[in-house]
Amino acid sequence: MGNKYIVFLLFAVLLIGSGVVYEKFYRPKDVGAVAWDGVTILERDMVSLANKWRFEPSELQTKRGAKVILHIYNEDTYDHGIGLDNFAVNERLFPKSTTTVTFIASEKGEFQFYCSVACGEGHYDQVGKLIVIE
Ligand SMILES: [Cu+2]
Repeated sequence: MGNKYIVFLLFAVLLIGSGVVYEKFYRPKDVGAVAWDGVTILERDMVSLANKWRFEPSELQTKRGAKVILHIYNEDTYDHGIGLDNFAVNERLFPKSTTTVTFIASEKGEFQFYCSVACGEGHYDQVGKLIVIE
């Protein structure tokens, strides 16, 4: 066995070992697995209304573990975005087109989604709410 294989082996052991240590001692216990429950799907068409700086619908509700699929049409002639920090969502919504956003609602609670692209006077008002129940 050559020297480089021993180095590779040591590296592999170190890598796996640090993963185990992280999982056992550092990963917060209340962080749920980011996994689909295999059953629940929330699929919705959504619109960013022309010159209104508003998402329609602006409130969504689903169960924890649901796969959420949003088809968002931007009616404006300029870009918007959708950001939802807790579920690592941040997509640009191009004008006059539909953008599909998919994520797993892995946490219970109420979460704000918002326009994530500076788009004009109503930018900071363009928010909505995702409610995730148990
Ligand atoms: Cu905006």
